[in-house]
Amino acid sequence: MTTVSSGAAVVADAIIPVPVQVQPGEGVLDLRTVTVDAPDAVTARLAAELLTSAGASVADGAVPVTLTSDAAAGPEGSQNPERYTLTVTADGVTVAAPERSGLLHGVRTLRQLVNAGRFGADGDAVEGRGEPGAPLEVRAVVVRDEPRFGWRGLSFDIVRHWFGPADLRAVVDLVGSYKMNRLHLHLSDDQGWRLEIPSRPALTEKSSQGAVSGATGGFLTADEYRELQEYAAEREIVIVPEIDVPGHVNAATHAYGELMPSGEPTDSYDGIEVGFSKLHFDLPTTEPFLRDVFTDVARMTLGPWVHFGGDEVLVMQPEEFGRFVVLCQQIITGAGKTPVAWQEAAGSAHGDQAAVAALAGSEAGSGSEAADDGAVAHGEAPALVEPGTVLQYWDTRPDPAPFLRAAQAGAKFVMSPADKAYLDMKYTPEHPLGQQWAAFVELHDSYDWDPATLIEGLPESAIEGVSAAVWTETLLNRDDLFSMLLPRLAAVAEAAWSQPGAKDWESFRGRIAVEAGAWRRDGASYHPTPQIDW
Ligand code: TNX
Repeated sequence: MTTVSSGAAVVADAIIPVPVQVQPGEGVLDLRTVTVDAPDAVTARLAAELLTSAGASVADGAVPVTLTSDAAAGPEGSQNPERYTLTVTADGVTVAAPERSGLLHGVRTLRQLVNAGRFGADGDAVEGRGEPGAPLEVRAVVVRDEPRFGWRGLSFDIVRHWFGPADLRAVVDLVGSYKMNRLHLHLSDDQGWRLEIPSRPALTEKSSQGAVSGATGGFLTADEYRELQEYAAEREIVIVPEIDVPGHVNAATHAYGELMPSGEPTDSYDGIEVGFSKLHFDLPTTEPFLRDVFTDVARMTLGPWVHFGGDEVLVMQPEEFGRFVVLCQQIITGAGKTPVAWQEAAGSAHGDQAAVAALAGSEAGSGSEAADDGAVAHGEAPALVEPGTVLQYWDTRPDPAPFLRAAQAGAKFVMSPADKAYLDMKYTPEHPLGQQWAAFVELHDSYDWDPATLIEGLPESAIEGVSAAVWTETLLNRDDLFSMLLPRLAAVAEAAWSQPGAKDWESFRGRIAVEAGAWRRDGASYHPTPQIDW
């Protein structure tokens, strides 16, 4: 237990991800009881919830925490839509931002300052502080801040093991606490189907109960899916749904035998192999299935993106794969959404042109007279992806040429390099949970990387952002999940938010130890890696 005379931490010791600018002021403010004022009632309620979760209570006529709409907020000259300025003086707090997202970010920063005051520099409760009635002190400061990238998220597999609405809300809260703004849900795979599709009821009737090793499945009803999106939207987090095709489809072919050449449903599957299942482009039942599913998903989705997977189809020729990529983009854009796919949708050097030509009439077909032998430098051949399609980069092994070609065609990239951002990788060889095919990923590995230098030659303007990913083959429950996310999610969040020059491992080590005080208070599981002096 630390016994320092004041619990009010120096702000630079508390904020994750590290902000753009911190200017210490004079004096200390006690936030035991606050009065929250905000442009609208929902924002006021959320701000109050964030502060009460850090130990404050809300009362009329107490210390003012005022959230105001202000176009001049943020770092000097910034036009970033998520920018904010947090000002703490001895008399009260102001959060100024042009948009609601910035107001919430400012409150999240304030919450970390309050936590730091309670938990002290080593994350242990500061004596007397945090007890009912004890001071909750924050030093005067001005923080001006904005994110480096617009897409900061987590990709979460709720198929291999099922995580229901309560777990999903806890994950929304967690990603929000590190100012992340996307939660990508992997909703279908070989083992199960996790979202009600009104036009195709058998998907959940027949395939929702499966999971790895006979574990209990489940699914989100259309109402639960809407409620989850609303819960996330209140926190300025967009849910990005993924229906994975044309591989990872055994749950679909189990529910609808018509998707198989034999007409027979496949057996259910509860193993953890990948790459063996596929749709068949030339079956007359295939395109109607894709149209039904993606049209329903697009209609049910509040956010602008729909992810169609496209990863690891190890049993399909590139030409057939390319046709699926082109078709899925057509359906999703036709339904008014922006397509997202795993990096494989960038295509390979071979087979793409035939696929594009075969779907003549699509914009992607222009230029399809180019050679189809694969011997085409990037930039000359037509790309499979349409302008605006978002590609999620995960496998760092392949030749980057198709990615550069996709970027030239207008694709955007979200970076999820498996050896850094895959939080289902074991921390060390001895770690009891997780996989190890990509790497052992310790906290420092998740921290020390720059999204802009992963793919040589890719312009930073093509990078939409960063997503951590957590696959759940070995993760059975919320404790397993959180012990893989924490502390590494905070490291990935800093790679997504903070400028490379502002990042510092030694500083992060100190900040994460403070942050752990809040995890312990909240009962959140985390891995006490020896890289940190907890
Ligand atoms: C690869 S990464 C997959 C997933 C697995 C994961 C396990 C990617 C797009 N596909 O199907 O769950 O590895 O780490």
